[in-house]
Amino acid sequence: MRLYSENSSPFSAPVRIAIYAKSLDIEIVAPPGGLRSAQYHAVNPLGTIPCLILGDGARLPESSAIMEYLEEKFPVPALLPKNPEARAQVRLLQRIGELHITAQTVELRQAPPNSEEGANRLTRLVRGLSALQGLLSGEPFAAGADLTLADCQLAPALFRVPRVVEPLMHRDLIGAYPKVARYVETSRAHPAVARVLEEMGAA
Ligand SMILES: N[C@@H](CCC(=O)N[C@@H](CS)C(=O)NCC(=O)O)C(=O)O
Repeated sequence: MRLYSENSSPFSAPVRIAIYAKSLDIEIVAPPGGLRSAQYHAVNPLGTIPCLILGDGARLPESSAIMEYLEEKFPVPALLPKNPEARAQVRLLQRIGELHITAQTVELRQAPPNSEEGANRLTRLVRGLSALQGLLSGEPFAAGADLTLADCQLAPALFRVPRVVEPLMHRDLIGAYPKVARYVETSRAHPAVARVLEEMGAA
């Protein structure tokens, strides 16, 4: 299998954490010809990364779909707990990371300075962080003592927050949420998380 990914891509980072945590033999490469090239669009008509090429050549874009597939195909070590309520909690945390944090930082970075669009994105980001403050387990990982898909999503999402927000408003937004700030430190103790945050930082 092959994953098209870039180290700077916040939507690709969660997939790489899952791959590293499961020690999967998946080739990780940049999109051929570049992300916006016709060559890559022939591979993935959505034109986005990440995109996983399966063993039979099928193309699977969309980070959440890829992570669900990897979890089902390679269930050990598990990145989802066993019981339905605990699984729902992991998926909720995952969605907050994807939709309320990563997507908002991506849009915030692109919004014109002091625009209504930027203010709306910031509001949604603050709501996401505030929800997280109430939902985090208080243990080293988002949903408990073990790494889950929630951490794959949240650790890179939170890594970006100060890098996007501080240049705009000179404010330590994460520091306003002590449980979130503690989680940022405890989650990066996992080698797969540390590796991807390092890749993102270098990019
Ligand atoms: N919902 C998609 C979002 C993927 C996405 O937007 N990736 C960015 C890079 S981080 C991208 O490919 N942008 C290129 C474009 O939209 O033209 C996912 O979760 O995989």
